[in-house]
Parts: sequence; structure tokens; C-alpha cells
Amino acid sequence: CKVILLTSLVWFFVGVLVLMYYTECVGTGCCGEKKSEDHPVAESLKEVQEHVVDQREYGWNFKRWSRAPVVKDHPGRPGEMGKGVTVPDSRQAEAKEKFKINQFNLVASDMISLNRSLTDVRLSGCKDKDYPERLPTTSVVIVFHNEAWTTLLRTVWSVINRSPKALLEEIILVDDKSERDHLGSQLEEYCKTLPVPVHVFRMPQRSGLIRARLLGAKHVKGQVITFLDAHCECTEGWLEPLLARIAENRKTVACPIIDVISDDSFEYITASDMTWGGFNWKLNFRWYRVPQREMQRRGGDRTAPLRTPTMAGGLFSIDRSYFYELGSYDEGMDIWGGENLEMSFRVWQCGGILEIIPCSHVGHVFRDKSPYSFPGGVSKIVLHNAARVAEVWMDEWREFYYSMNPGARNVKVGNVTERRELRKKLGCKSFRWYLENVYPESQMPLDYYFLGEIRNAETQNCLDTMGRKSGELLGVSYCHGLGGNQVFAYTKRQQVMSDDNCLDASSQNGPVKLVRCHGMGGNQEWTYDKSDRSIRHKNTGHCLQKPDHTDSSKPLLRPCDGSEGQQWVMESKFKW
Ligand code: LR7
Ligand code: MN
Repeated sequence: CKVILLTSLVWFFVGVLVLMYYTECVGTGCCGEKKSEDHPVAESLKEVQEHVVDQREYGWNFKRWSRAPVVKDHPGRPGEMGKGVTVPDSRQAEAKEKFKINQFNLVASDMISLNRSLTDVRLSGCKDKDYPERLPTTSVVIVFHNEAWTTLLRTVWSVINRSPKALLEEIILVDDKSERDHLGSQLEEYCKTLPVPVHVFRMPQRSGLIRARLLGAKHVKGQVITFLDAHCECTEGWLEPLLARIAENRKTVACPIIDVISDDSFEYITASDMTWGGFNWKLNFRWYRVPQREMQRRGGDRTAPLRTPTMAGGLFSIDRSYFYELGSYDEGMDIWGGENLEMSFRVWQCGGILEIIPCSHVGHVFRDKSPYSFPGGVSKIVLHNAARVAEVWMDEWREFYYSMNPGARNVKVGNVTERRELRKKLGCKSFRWYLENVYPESQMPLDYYFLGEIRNAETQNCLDTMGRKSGELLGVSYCHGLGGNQVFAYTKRQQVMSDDNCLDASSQNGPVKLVRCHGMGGNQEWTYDKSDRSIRHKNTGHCLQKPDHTDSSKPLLRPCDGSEGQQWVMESKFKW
């Protein structure tokens, strides 16, 4: 009896304790799964995007790793230590022929061993950085179409040789329906001999790099997906900083610094750590100088992660589950182009962080031209992809793209409903938010009064950049109404801009030039008076005037006189 009484008493107290614990927990979220209300959505970039997530919530499996051994240097061999090679005279003709096929010097590449040594290009501050003892594993996904043997396999070997073994889950090669013999069974047989698992998957038809990457990603077993182009070389210590950054915050998309492998000599040339990714009105990806404010945010530390508005697209690491959570890629995009900006905007607007990690360097063979066929035509494909980016992510700033690429209005964008729904579902922020918080230095003005052609009231001709570069003269020509070189924005900062360039005058009577916009007013500040239609240069007080008979293509800067030749019409889309 005593035993029974005692046990029931013990059970009673246990029960009371459990009950007390749960009552106390109600509403505080300490029992069971965390509810989303536990993480109130913070408004500013700082709060949302610097919130460090505890990766254990996602069941991460971290591995203990040790440094990859340094790749041995073979001083006698061509191209060692990342040096360039010279093709002997006897092979110049062959080299020329093969250049046309690949748009790089294949003979030079073939002279260099698949596991050549490279110099350690990192800043000294990177070499003694400590990374966590345990890091997530990665699968490296490399897609290719008609890639040459040595460039592809040198990419693979550089990954094998320079990644800590424990962190490299596998390499996944995706063949986007190549038509070269060496990429068939020969490649598969070769991969079987490699010291890490290298899987080859094949697209049933030519689909382009976006869909090929999606196929590769589907097979990834690692915690993190790392994408590389098929003509890269990873340098010492490239992987650890990428993974470490993602381990800190799984919503970070981490890019290495992309160094240059010469398309001619295959010399490895270190790129600047002072550039980041931007884009122009045409929605081309471009490198620009990192502004002072970002240097300051990093406390002047050149080894610290650099927040970049966009990425080049080919080389980056992303947590596998985050890749899908964020909507992977837009399957409506074909062959090549656009996906890099699409992902950049998506990452930022939907609560992630896009960074260049300066301690990670990977080389890439940059080419002047694309060597592939673009079924249906290059411009149609590229314009189609970019139009999808504009339609889904850029809100009213899509107009900059369309006005700069008049042809894009006639290209079918296809169905973008799903991608717009994704944007809604993820609660992504507006493009205005992106411009304000992530990319205030953008070529696309945050606030502007006007976007369109600027027509002279007397001559009926339009201002025209004539496709000229920074430092060259502004032109004027017959209004064609197609946009492109005749599209200008009049901004709230009183710039008259066309893409990267602004109207600029440094003396009283001109000339009026196109100069890279600096955003500091000065010679680039103009006031447009809607009532008398004058465009007055603020510094000199003079007005923009139609060209005279000496040169009919050169607009002038002259004392304001109210004449018709000084009247300019900006009326198509005024947004005063
Ligand atoms: O139809 C195709 N199918 C493919 O599998 C066309 C290409 N590809 C493969 C190709 O073999 C290569 O491995 O896709 C990869 C990228 O193609 P590239 O090397 O022709 O592209 P790129 O280096 O000229 O261009 C950059 O922009 C592209 C836009 O779609 C991709 O995002 C590339 O990955 C990207 N490359 C880089 O970011 C490296 C740095 C270049 C810059 C700037
Ligand atoms: Mn490439």
C-alpha cells in the first residue's frame, strides 16, 4: 500500500510540474516549434538582413574539416604558378582556328596541365583568418555546353585540389546537350577515375544554363550549392570563407572575387577587390567602383564581406534549402542572360544578402564574344530574359529598360504570373526600396520627372547620344521615336541623363558633353523650366540651344534669350 501511495504521490508531483511548465510557456513560444511571430518582421535592412539565424533550426550538418593541401608547383611545366604561356610560331595558325570555336586560345589551354599551381592571391589579412572548425558541406554544380576538355577538367581539378576534402560532397556536371565527342562517354569514364564523386547529368535537349543549373541543383546532396562556370580555376582557400559566411547566416548568397584568366595566354590575373556589381539601363551586368559608404560600413577592412547590388551570376554559393525557398530560378528564361540580375534583385528584395567575399578568389576565362549558338537569335533571347526581370522585379523602373531597348517591347515575355506570385508570397520589397537601401548609386535615378526624348521646338530634332562614350560630345539628330540613344531622364537631382552618362558643361559656351554621372551637381546640374521650356545650365546660367549652321549635330550652350531654338519639349511622360 505504502509503495503504491508513494508512487502515485511522485506521479502527482511530476504531473503538477509538467503542467506548471506548460502554462508558463503558453504564449512565450518556448515549447515545441518556434512560431513565426517569435521573429517579428523588422523593417530596416539592418534589422532584417543582419539577423543571424541559428542554423541548427534547419537541421544542418556541419563537418569538421582541415585545410586542403597546397597544390604542388612543377617549375618546368608551362603555365605553373598561374603564368601565361606563349604558343610557338608553328602552332599559331591552329591557335587562330581554335580561338574561333571557343572564343579563347585552346592551344594555350592545352599546353597547361590540368592541375597547375597558382599563386596565393589573397590579401595577407585573409591568410590568417580563422574559420569555424565545422562547416556545412557543398556540392559544386558546373553546367556546360560544348566546353573544351582542358578548361572543363581544369575547373574540376582546381575544385578537387583546393577544397577541404570533408567539405566537398561531390561535383555535379550538367551537359546542356553538347555536340562534342570528348564530352560523351569519354568524360564519364574520366570522371570515374577522379578521387571525389563527380556525376554527369545530361539535358535531353539544349535548354540553356538556367534550366541546366536547375537540373544539377536537384541532385545536390550537400548543404550548400556552389555554382561555377565550366572554365574556372579555384585558388587556395576559396571555399572556406564562402561556406563560413553562409553558416553565419543562411540567407547570405556568397560570391568569390572573380579573377581573370586571360583568354589568350591563360595567365591568372588578380582582379580588384574594389569593384562590385551593378547594371545599366539596358540591364547589362557591369562592374563599378565600390563607393566610399560601403568601404566605411566595412570599417575600411578590405577583407570584410562586401555587399554588392548585383552579381555576375556564374560563381556563387547558396544554402540549398534557401535556394528553393527563394524560388530557385525563373524557368521561363532561355539559354543565357538575365538570371544573374533576377537572382540579385530577388535576394535583396526578399530579405537576403548578396555579398562578395574578398578572401575567396576564383579565376574565370572572360571572353569577348559568346561561342555558342543562340537558337532563335541572341538579341531575342537576351531581351526576353531581361524583360522577365523587368516585369517581375523592377516596377516602374522597367521603363528605363524598355526605352533603352526599344526592340524589347516587341519581344514576348511569356507568362510571368508565377514569378509575380512568388514575389508576393515571399513578401518581397519594392524596387524603390532596393534602390533606396541597397543601390543608391544606381544608374537608374530614384526620383525623376521625365523619361523620354527631348525635342527642339524649332528644328524638331532630338538630343541624341549617338552611342558615344563618356567624355564625348552630345549630339542631336532627326527624332526617330524609338528611344535608345534618344532617351533621357530628367532627374530630381536635376541631371539630364542617359544611362551612365549625364549632360555636362564646364565652361560658359560649352561644349556640352556626355560625362559619367557623378551625382554631385556641379557641371551636371540643369534646370528645366516647364513654362518657357528652357534647359538652363545652373553653373553658367546659360541655356541649351539648337546647333547653328557651323555644325548641325552639336547642341550649343548660349546666353538664355527665350528664342525657339532654346525651347525643348519634354512632354511625353511628364510626372511633375
Ligand atoms: O546554352 C548554354 N548552356 C550552358 O550550359 C549556354 C551556356 N552554358 C554554360 C556555359 O558552358 C558556361 O559554363 O553556362 C555557363 C555560363 O556561360 P558563359 O561562360 O558563356 O557565360 P559568361 O561567363 O559570359 O556570363 C556570365 O553571365 C551569364 C548570364 O547568363 C551567366 O550568369 C554566367 O554564369 C556568367 N559568368 C560569370 O559570372 C563569370 C564572370 C563573368 C562576368 C561578368
Ligand atoms: Mn563564363
